[in-house]
Formats: sequence, structure tokens, C-alpha cells
Amino acid sequence: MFDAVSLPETDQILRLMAIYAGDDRPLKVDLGVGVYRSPDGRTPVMAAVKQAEQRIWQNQNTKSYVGLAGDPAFHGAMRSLVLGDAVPVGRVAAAAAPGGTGAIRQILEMTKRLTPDAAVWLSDPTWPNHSSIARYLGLTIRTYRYYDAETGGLDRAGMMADLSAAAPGDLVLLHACCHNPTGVELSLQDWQAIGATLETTGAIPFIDMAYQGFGNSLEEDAAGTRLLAGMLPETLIAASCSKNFGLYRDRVGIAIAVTSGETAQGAAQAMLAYFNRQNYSFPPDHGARVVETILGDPILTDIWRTELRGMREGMNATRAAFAEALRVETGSDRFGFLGSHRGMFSLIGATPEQVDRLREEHAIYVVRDGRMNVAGLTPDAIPHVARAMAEVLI
Ligand code: PLP
Ligand code: TYF
Repeated sequence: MFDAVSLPETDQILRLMAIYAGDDRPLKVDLGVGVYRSPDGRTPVMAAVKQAEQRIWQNQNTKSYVGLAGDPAFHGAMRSLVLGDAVPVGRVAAAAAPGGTGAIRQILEMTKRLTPDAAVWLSDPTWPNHSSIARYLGLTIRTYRYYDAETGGLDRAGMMADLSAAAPGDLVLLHACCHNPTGVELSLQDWQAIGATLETTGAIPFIDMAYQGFGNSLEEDAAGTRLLAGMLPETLIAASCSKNFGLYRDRVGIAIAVTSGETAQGAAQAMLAYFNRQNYSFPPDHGARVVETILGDPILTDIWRTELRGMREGMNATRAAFAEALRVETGSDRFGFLGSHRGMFSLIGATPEQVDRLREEHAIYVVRDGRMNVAGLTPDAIPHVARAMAEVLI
């Protein structure tokens, strides 16, 4: 079976993680993989998660199977977190999945089965796993312009022109907030314009929500998603609890289908359960139960929201401090856009050779496309990284 196998492409972000682990230079700086870090460089277990786990440990008296779509209490908690009251409950189908990636996979697989000719529109650039999974499933991939490298902002005109060419039933994959890898946000006006174009074309929004609460606030980060769900007949959402609950390895995510009405909701719920059954029967439960425990208890919710706000404000303060350090080092505002981006990522505009120099000469790790994880910048690393970037990039 394996003698003549041609090896699959590997994930360059995960490859970089392995090279970093093997680097023994003491001042190495990891701005690669998208994992939140506190100012002391740790990826902590959040306080509300610890408390919820303690409660579960004390009270849980069985680990028997749950339903194929996961626990309905988890669906309800996530429906409120993601959608607020934007749509009636009767329109929403949902299934727990192993992480946001699992939810993306389930939704794309369902699309391939139900509408095999639908194209999936991806922003240029986007998270590499979007194209990898879509290609693996044999879906047609189209790209729409998104990032304007000249300004470090949105190529609004290019995006709208490209999206107007989508066909009825195509999926348009949008990042709810904290775009990976660019950090460029859509304003509410942009979401409105996208919604109007989707209404005209009949294409379906597929929203990847991996960073709710990392950009502006839980509500603001969901505003575009809620707007589209309220205005269009169908919206697909893959939400992840990896980052905002810090539950990375527990694999907590949910596939949500906002449907046109109760009949379609029943069909979507049956399809989501069916695809879980085909792939792994029951989705993981522990992390989902932690999330529903937190969101089901006002005190734990408050503890969680407060810690999340602290993480977000820390990242935004790091952005401002880093943009300022670069302004001083370069004597220009060339990197000013870093301050206005949101979430963990920004593109620094480095060529692959410059990325290699940052790693080889300065022990600074960024992804080969020039993506940096701002959360990896501890306060004491900022001057060193700003100096190195000015030296290598200018
Ligand atoms: N989507 C995007 C854009 C991401 O950056 C990530 C990574 O964290 C995910 C989805 C899904 O992550 P996970 O599968 O760990 O929940
Ligand atoms: O983009 C990132 O760095 C995060 C983490 O295959 C990640 O989303 C990276 C690669 C991957 C899965 C998750």
C-alpha cells in the first residue's frame, strides 16, 4: 500500500512549528503558528475553562454516547453566541464537529454531495486549509481579490467585482473577523454590500468564524455574520472554540446551517447528523461541554468574557506598540497598517528570502508568505523584532 505512495503536501505553518522547536538559540521568537500567547509567552488554560472542567469532573456521572450531532445544549449556547437573535431558532440546524476545521470539512463535504457543481470562492489570500480541503473534496475553487498589498488594506473594488461573478448556489467563504492571514477587517458597510451582491447572485455565504472576540468584541466580531444570516435565505457557518476559549487540542467546533425555514431546517439537521455519522459517528464532547457550561452560567460567562477582553486588548496594545516601534526604526509610516489590523495576524510584506533571513540571522519565525502572529510578540521582544524587520525589509 505504501511502497509507491507519493507523499501529500504538508502544512507549512506546522512545518515551521517543528523547525522552531528544534532551534536552540535562546532569543528565538515564534511569530508563526496562530496560537494566542500571554505577555509572558504562555498559552494559558482560561480560568473559566478550569472552573467548568472542575464542575464537570464533579457532576458528570456518565460518558456514554451523546447524539450524532452532539449535545443540543451546546448547539443552543453556540447559536446565541454566534447569531444572537438575528434569526428565529426554527431556521437553524447545527452539529458539533472536531474543531473549526472539522466544521469546515463537514460543510464542504455536504456541499460537494448536495451541489457538486457549486464553486467555492476563497479570498486571496486565505488560510491554506480552505483550499486544501476544497481541493481534496474535488470542489471547484475560485478566488476573489481581498488584500491590497500597497495599502495593507482591503481591495474593496476588486472584491466586489469578483464576487458579482459568483453563480447561484456557489459558496462564498468569508472570514467573520480577524482575517487569516491579512488581519484586514470588513466594515459593516462592506458586509452590507456583500450581502446585497449575494442576494443578486444567489450565492451562499459560508462564514469561517475562528476568532470571535479576538478583534473588537464578541458582538462586533459577529455583526457581519448576523447581518447576512438575517438578510439571506441560507447562511453556512463553521465556528471554532479553539482560540476564544483556548480549547485548541480538545477540538471544539460547530457547523451551523441557517436555512430558509422549518422544512429546510429539518433536512439540514438530518444531513449534518448524516455527515457526522459517515466520518466519525459522535463528535468530541468534553470541550463542547466546557463551552456550554461556561455559556450556561452567568458567573462563568462573565469570568470568560473578562479574560477574553484582556487577551484582545493585550493584542491590540501590542499592535500599537509594534507599529510605533517600527515607525521609530524605519522613520516612516510604512508599517502603520499593523496598528489598524485586528486579530492575531498581519502580513508584513516580506519576500520568502526575507522571511528566511529573519529566521536565519535573527531567530525570528514568520510564515513564508510573510504572515506574523502578533500575539507571539512579548513586550521585551518588540524592540529586537522591530530592529530586525527594519534591517531586513527596508
Ligand atoms: N479557520 C481559520 C481561518 C483558522 O485560522 C483556524 C485555525 O485556528 C481554523 C479555522 C480552525 O481551527 P480549529 O480547527 O483548531 O478550531
Ligand atoms: O493559521 C494558523 O496558524 C492557525 C493554526 O493546519 C493552524 O489557524 C495552523 C495550521 C493548521 C491548523 C491550525
